[in-house]
Amino acid sequence: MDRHHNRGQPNSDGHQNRFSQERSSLKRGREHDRGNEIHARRVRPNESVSPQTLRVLRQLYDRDFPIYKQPVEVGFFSLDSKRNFWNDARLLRYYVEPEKCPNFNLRDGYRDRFVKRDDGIKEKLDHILRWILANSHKMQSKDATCPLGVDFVTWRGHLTKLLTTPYETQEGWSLAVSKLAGTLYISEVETEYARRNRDNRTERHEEMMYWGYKFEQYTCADEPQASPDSGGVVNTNEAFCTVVQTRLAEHKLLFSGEVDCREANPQAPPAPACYIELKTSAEIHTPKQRSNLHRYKLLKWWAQSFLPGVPKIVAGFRDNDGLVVHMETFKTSQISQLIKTEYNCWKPTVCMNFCSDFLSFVRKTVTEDDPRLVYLFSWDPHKDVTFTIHRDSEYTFLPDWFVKEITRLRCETHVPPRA
Ligand code: 0WD
Ligand code: CA
Repeated sequence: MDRHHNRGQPNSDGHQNRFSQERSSLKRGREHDRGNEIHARRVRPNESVSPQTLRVLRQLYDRDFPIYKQPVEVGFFSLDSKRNFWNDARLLRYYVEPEKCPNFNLRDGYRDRFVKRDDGIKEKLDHILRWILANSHKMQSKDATCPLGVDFVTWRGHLTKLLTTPYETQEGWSLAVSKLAGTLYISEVETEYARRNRDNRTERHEEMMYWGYKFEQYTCADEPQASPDSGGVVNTNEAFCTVVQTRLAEHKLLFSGEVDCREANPQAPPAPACYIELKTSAEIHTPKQRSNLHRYKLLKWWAQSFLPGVPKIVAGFRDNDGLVVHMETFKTSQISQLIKTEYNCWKPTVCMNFCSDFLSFVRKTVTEDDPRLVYLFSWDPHKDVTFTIHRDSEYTFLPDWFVKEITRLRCETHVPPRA
């Protein structure tokens, strides 16, 4: 069952908060300074103040599925082999269906035909911001207080992390949020844990990360009628990204996500319905292994593709030597049915309601419209979501070139009062 909605129809203890900088400049009535920390004032019954934390227990989010409007592609962009931005689809690739047991060797080219993107360079939201400036004419709303007409701008990958949070037991996250011209921007900050993992990857792990990209090369062509070129170089700087707009409950979202390829048939439905997500996974021999795929991997795969409305996930199952021995296609809309036989399994509604409630929490918290102010929301498994506030810090992520342009737009969007 597809849970996208069309046209809106169905389908505590502030003591933990440490505001690290510029505490006294924050005119937040409910806090008062005590030495180095701002402590939340004790709340009287019935007093309405913004909560300081958000709880993450699954049972709190197990209610009716929220409205999630069918995502609409409002644009796309490409990142070339040098990570340059292009406001077009030059890096979109076309799917070429392999045979059922293709025997692709995913190890081929790892040593001699692989250019790896430098994942130490943090691009934050820059590419999306470039897209927004290049396409602002398409987005402008009449509301001078919110010229972009959306509540949130972020990467799809950040939303995927939010969706899977109620079921995540290993990795926490940190999300930086700033408000500019009425829109909230969410940009991930690498956690210490993630940074240590990145610095301590084994050679085997490094190689296995290549396998996913090599699989893309075996199954994608540069032109609709062409064949894949498995002899070419794999360059992970290259990307094609879709930009979609949708609404989750009362939150208007604009986000971008990398798309692996599209159906080669020109008669395929328009984007994002023609897009295909490619995955690799370890071969399955036992019921336990299948159950693990359903419980853990399919949650991530579903969340990632459901968000932008990508209907199809093509998986290559590989052995331990990196040979693809079996292909399987998953329809995104059928994954929730497929997993229902698993005992105590994840539920899409819990994922979506948590995300919606997190966005509401962010909206209540981030009230100051100031791009130099960053509210850093952090979460660790088995804990609540907490936040800290930082002014002109290492966390500031909206670049001056973007702030200047948006501020100019805001003035242009001024609607003259009616006579
Ligand atoms: O610096 C970072 N940690 C991030 C970089 C975090 C999130 C995104 N990005 C970049 C990606 O390189 C990509 O250009 O943003 C763009 C896409 O973002 P997304 O679509 O929101 O990210 P996500 O859904 O997490 O990943 C989509 C694909 C991945 O496919 P698989 O099948 O593995 O989920 O984008 C690629 C990868 O192909 N990707 C990356 N490639 C290189 N380095 C990275 C990365 N750190 N993260 C995602
Ligand atoms: Ca992929």
